[in-house]
Amino acid sequence: MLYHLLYPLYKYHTIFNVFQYITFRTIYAVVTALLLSFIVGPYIIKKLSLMQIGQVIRKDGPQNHLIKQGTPTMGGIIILFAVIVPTLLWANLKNPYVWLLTAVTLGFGIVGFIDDYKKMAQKDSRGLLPRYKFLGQFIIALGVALFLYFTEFNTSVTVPFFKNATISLGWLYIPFVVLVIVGASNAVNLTDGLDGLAIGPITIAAATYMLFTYLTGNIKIAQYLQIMYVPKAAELTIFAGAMVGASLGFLWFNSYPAQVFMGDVGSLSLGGVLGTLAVITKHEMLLVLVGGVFVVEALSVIVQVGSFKLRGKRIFKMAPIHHHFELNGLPEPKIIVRFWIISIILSLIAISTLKLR
Ligand code: 57M
Repeated sequence: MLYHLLYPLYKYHTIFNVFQYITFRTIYAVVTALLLSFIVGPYIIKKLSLMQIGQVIRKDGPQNHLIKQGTPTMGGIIILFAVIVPTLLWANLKNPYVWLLTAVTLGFGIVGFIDDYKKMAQKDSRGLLPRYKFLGQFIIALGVALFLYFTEFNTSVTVPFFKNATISLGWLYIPFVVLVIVGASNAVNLTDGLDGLAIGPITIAAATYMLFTYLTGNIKIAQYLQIMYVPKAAELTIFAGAMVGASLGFLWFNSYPAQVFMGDVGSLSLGGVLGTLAVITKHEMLLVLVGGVFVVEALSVIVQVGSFKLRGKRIFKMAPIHHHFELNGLPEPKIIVRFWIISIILSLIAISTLKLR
């Protein structure tokens, strides 16, 4: 909105020229998102507490979690608000990807909200039946895939570390996109089990994709780096910037000891958005590295369940893997900060692939 209102004023004063620059608008999207989280955060947390939208803690988990009983959940509402409002303020609203990402944020947010609401209303930690949750995620991801496919989006997938190596998927691109988006959404959801454990790596991943959106959307830089150029993708830098600001803002409240949990409204949505950003920037495979922490968490569950079904034995004391470390006696803040450190290293390696090819 600000872009549309203020940029045309450059005819009257050159200062308004600054609104055309994506870098300028991204910085202010970050700042706006951060400030909005600080402004609405305490109000929403208070409302959630008053409405008794508190977490129901499972009794069979690590016992140190029982003191978290009653911590308000659904704090993801703060994140969604702080992502969408700055995006609408600072982005070019004629860009179709801006609306696609906004729809993905809201779509996954609604699925997560229904899940959280059911948990709260029934005072049960199970919430929405997994098959309905999956159906919701599937429909939204399919919508993204079909939109891209029928708007003649490039259906080749780039392979990290290899110059000019692309795999042309044709119609198989549709299930591929669904897999990336639904997989990312669920992996982030599984990770969200300790204070700040998910939002830290999300902030780092969003910052990494903020860089990728800028580079892939700029024809000169894309040619120079020999990465795939995606027309109109650069405007998503503003969206990714808003996500960085909103995530940092949420971390303010979710850092140990958490005043609020994001709930599925936050985790499903942020994961889905990350998957969509990876798809649009043509850095889909690199998400495995950028979101390495989420991948390891999801794999730990797959391996644990597989081993228990096949051999009747567990590999970890408890999956996802953060519970294993907790049960081994590592203090919660230590696990969280170590996961952040790993996330930073993985993102740096992912960024290095721009040159390592
Ligand atoms: C998300 N939700 C947290 C909070 C958050 C298949 C199986 C591995 C599924 C998995 C599962 O249910 N995952 C879904 C995990 C929950 O957090 C809420 O959920 C939202 C995210 N969806 O925003 O609202 C609890 O996590 C803790 N928490 C924090 N700080 C935060 O900032 O401390 C969350 C956010 C909160 C709070 O305690 O209540 C969760 O863990 O439930 N299931 C599991 O993770 C369970 N694992 C398990 O059963 N493992 C088995 C098999 C199936 C692999 C095994 O190893 O044998 C464990 N989860 C819990 N207790 N809570 C088991 C014991």
